[in-house]
Amino acid sequence: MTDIMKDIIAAVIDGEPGPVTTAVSAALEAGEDPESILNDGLTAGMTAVGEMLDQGEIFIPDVLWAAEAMQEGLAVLLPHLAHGVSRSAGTVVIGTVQGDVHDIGKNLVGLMLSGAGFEVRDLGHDVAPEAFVDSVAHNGAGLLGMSAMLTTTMPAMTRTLELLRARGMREKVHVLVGGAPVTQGYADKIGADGWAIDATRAVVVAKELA
Ligand code: B12
Repeated sequence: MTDIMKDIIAAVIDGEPGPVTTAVSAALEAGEDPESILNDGLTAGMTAVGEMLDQGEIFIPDVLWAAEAMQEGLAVLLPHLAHGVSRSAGTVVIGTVQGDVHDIGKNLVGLMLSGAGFEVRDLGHDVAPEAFVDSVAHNGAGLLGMSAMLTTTMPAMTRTLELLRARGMREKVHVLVGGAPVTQGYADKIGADGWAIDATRAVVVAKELA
């Protein structure tokens, strides 16, 4: 790993927005690949933060600072990830499921989809099944993306799929699911159309489904 990626990781862990944006800018200037800055820098930093939380080395407020710092870095990176794309891939409704406030990964997926030309309607976090389904109907969305980061909130995906069926809308929209505890096996089990492990692959799967 290059020193520049180490700087980004360290800055995310420190949770100060300034150093993260400086480190991301420096990486771009040094010609690092934007996707590598995302995966090997910013996301790796957030993964390290998660591990430190697990070990009891840091606490929830530290995680929130790190999350904010990461989002600042993302803002600098986004124009480079989204470069030169035409906007015609269709409409996606995206959100984090009911009872779940984790939105960093979901935001990343939304940003990447937007960069890939999708019209993204981001409903935020703690989104009730009714709100997902209403938004799909209202926007005529061809794709619904749901994120869950807690094992306890994953069943909200099933409830949303059931509501789509109950309203006769299941055949009209492709459903893409993701989030750290969500697997391809789980996606298959609940009858989703697609799953992706990260934001880069979410774009690939979304394009296949669109
Ligand atoms: C940041 C964080 C928080 C922040 C969230 C801030 C925010 N604005 O999001 C705060 C501090 C608020 C928080 C709170 C809690 N958290 Co928390 N949190 C994390 C942490 C450290 C990082 C998550 C993250 O942002 N990762 C970085 C992003 C980029 O990765 P990602 O989210 O996985 O997203 C990628 C993929 O999953 C995928 N993806 C994500 N969504 C989607 C959607 C689609 C459609 C697709 C295709 C792909 C996709 O692409 C993304 C980008 O590459 C994780 C630990 C970890 N290592 O995951 C714990 C973690 C998720 N939290 C956990 C817990 C337990 C909690 C709390 C219950 C703690 C508590 N006791 O209060 C609360 C829950 C509150 C609630 N009701 O939701 C547990 C969950 C355990 C479990 N399996 O159920 C974890 C795993 C920590 C742990 N090891 O215990 N948390």
